[in-house]
Amino acid sequence: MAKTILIINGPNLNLLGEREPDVYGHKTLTDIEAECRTLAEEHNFSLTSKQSNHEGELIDIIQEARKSVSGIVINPGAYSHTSVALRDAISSVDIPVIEVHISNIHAREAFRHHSFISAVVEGMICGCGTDGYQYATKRLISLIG
Ligand code: CA2
Repeated sequence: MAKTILIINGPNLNLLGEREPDVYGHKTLTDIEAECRTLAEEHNFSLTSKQSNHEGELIDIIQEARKSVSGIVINPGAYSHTSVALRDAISSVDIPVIEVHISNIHAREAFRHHSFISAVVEGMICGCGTDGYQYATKRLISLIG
């Protein structure tokens, strides 16, 4: 059976492609998922995608993923800068996790410069626009392929 990669998106990322295209680009989550799925399937992986605006639900998704997926790409959105609970959930899974930020969080407001998540992930990509999701998917394929 094909190994599965899971893409998780946090709060407000359901609005991608609808607002603030200057910061977050023109692609929707559906577009991003389709691009990453094509890449994954070319390497005989399957790919699923989930989005939630709720911290506890994101934690449930991560805990559930432990049993069924081989790697996670996550954009935790603003919870990156606030959530110790999300960090604890990520550090409790023993599959590789790659953090993605569409924008360069270090070139933005000071409160975005620190991510609680970055210290507990395999790698972090930021400031590459929505292409970052494909780079992260590619990295997971190398790590778990
Ligand atoms: O750059 C990123 O990917 C962020 O994770 C996006 C978060 C932000 O809080 C982080 O600091 C950096 C915000 C996501 C909001 O997404 C929107 C998308 C379209 C329109 C409005 C918001």
